[in-house]
Amino acid sequence: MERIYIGMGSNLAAPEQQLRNAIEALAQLPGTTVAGVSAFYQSDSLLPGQPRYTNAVAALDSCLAPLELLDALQAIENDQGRERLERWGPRTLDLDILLFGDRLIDEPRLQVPHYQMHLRAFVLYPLAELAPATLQLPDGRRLSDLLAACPFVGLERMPALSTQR
Ligand code: ROI
Repeated sequence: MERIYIGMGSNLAAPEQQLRNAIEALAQLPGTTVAGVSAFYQSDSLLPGQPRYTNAVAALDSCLAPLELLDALQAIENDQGRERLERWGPRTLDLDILLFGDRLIDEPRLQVPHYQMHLRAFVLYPLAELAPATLQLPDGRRLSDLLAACPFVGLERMPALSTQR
């Protein structure tokens, strides 16, 4: 059993409902429990000309292997109507493995920790709701230091109501 953090994002087709549906689907995965879900946050897209995103982070405890989990996440994305038309394009649902226990994974299909998580306020602030500030990435970087270097700018934390099922 390992603690895994999943970054979730949507900017199409009722983003909050997309995230709620994704949480339900994560809870159905074999050998997996959802240990926590952050508040939902809204922010502008990092790329101009796209709708605003809603993002959140979920903590999982799972016995799945990393590539098994990746397959399962991609199946959930596809079930929720994800169309892969362009890289970085708007999407109904994006599920990223941010951290997987204290593993460093560098495979063609999967790099963990997620290579840009340290730059993204919409990942770090929801993650900080679930993980201790003393959390260390496998390379020794501390969550508290990543937060200190990534200002809470352009993020709008949504009322807790939006996370209720
Ligand atoms: N911008 C925000 N705010 N949230 C995202 O999840 C997100 N995902 C992306 C790009 C297009 C880079 N911008 C984003 O893939």
